Amino acid sequence: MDALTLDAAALDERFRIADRLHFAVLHGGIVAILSHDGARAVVALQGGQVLTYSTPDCGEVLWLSPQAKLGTGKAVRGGIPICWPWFGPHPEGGGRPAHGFVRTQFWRVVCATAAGAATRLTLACEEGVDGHPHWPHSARLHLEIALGRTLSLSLTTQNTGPSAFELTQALHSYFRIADITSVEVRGLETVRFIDQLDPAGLKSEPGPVRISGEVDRIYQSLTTPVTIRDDPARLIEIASRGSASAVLWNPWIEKSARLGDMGCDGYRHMLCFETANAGADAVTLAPGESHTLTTAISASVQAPPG
Ligand code: TA6
Repeated sequence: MDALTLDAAALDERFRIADRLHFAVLHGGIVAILSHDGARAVVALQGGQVLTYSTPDCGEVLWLSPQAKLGTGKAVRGGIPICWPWFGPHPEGGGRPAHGFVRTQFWRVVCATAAGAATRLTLACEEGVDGHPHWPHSARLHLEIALGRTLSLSLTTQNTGPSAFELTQALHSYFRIADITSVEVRGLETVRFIDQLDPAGLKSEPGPVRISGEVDRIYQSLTTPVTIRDDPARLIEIASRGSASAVLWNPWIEKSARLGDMGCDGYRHMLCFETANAGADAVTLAPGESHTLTTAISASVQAPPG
């Protein structure tokens, strides 16, 4: 057996929960597979990244690149990448990777439970967080993933160093949709946003958001749930805690082609809505302080009218 298979078997030996949690090798890396009442989530230990999440009613809820491959040193596009300890390009540049550096780090399994209404897996990113060349601070970074009637992710940062630091971050969820031109996003009406494509001051829209081109927005002062309404009658609701900002992104045609890992027409079948601490919603942690960013995703099928 190769090393990956042996490592997955050792994790299975230690943390497996019959019918609820097991470990395997998938996409060239070790993954945890969580199950609960017909729902299923696959989590890569690389990056602590949820790759897929499916439910019996709605099928696959998340979009994943057809070229998804772990262990290449590059972040996998799709699922729910973790952007930490900065969101977007680093303000000082200097060759620092966009969206921080934990997406390609190995996350350790801390514990797993399957009591009551959810299967829970806690991971810790300890490889190279303290004193990282691009980040002169110390922190403990834990992710709890809970699969029940919803899928929730809670990312907790504790400042374990002697000085305060500012944190921007995102749970960068890629949602699978039937067709981008028939999607409607509700809950963002009149919420002000930074338009990354035209960052001249804050903008807002009065009605539901529909997508007809590249969109890249950081919504500010958002503290209520948002619903993605997809055809036919598929609803994805995203609620957050520890966050007052969110990102809406679709690369559309040209950027999708430039990215190179969106597959053919991938932009048509995905929409990112990211629970974040971004823009003016940055978090400052004093020594010893902690902050938790939570996103809770629920997918349902709307009953036909009448
Ligand atoms: O969240 C939106 C965004 O910042 C876009 O500007 C685009 O860069 C996207 O993230 C994907 O970033 P990535 O580094 O995963 O290619």
